[in-house]
Amino acid sequence: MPPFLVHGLPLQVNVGPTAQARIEGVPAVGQNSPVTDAQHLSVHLLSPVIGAEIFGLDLSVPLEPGVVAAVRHALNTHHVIFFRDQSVGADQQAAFARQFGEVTEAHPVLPSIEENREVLAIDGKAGRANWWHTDVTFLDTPAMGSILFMLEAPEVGGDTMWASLQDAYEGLAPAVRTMCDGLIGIHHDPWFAADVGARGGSEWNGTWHDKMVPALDPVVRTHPETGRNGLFVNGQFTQALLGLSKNESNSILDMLYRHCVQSEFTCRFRGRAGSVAFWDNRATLHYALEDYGDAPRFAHRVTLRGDRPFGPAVPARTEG
Ligand SMILES: O=C(O)CCC(=O)C(=O)O
Repeated sequence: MPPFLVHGLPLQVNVGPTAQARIEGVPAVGQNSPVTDAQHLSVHLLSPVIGAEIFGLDLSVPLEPGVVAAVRHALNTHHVIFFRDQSVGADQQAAFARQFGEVTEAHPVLPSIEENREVLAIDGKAGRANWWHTDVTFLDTPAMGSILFMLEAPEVGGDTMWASLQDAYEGLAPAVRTMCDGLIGIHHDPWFAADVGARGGSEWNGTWHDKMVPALDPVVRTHPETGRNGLFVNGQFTQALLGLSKNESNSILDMLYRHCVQSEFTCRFRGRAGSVAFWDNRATLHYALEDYGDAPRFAHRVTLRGDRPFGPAVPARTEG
């Protein structure tokens, strides 16, 4: 297979001597080894189940279709992927995202940055997301993916963690998995809903919504690209389980939340200025650590439009 070309030039592999040696055939230890998805595209795993760093790409310029396919494959396999030493303006970040799908408004409720209505500022001075969540699950069509470009990061602290909801699902006892297969979650954010109500509505996916109503999603979501099942609940937005008593609902959700964030299902990334994290909201939770005091931490986030979640309890819906 010929090497991938970016603007007609062979893709450069930018890996350290250790990783390079492994790529050239030195046996890897366990599963935590770099794999080469495609010639000259180096993918280095952060943990056996979730997270991989990709070396050798410049995200400020369009990628060859084969490279886009390889990056998408890495995302579907590792659930969150990372790039370092990037330099992308707001428009370039949105253009990078557009290669993987439709880019949404910055957020259904929060304002975008001034220069680009598709970009959300993530500013440690304004708020900190130190809770496990999946983006925008309070809407019928939650974001498929999010892309965070770090502009300023603390010297130490301010890492982000992700958890694999597919591995969490597979780690449940078969009887519990079967129970979850039949459950439906109610996702809602009462604060965002109140905000939208007070403003008389909000636009998302190009459609005006007068008010924000709870979204009903299967507790087990089938990934539309890989067919792999995963849990789809998060402590931030999943309020209850449909048709269950409060006691039943709270007990099951608490058990699932604890289960999902076991260390073995997680990875942790130390973002630096120039780092990009690209995560699959259909298969992950994430948590931004609140351990950096007054140090500045600032990033731009772009999100990709998602489809309506489906799974064993909710068949795929044909739109229209
Ligand atoms: O700041 C981060 O690392 C993640 C922010 C976050 O939780 C989000 O964008 O949903």
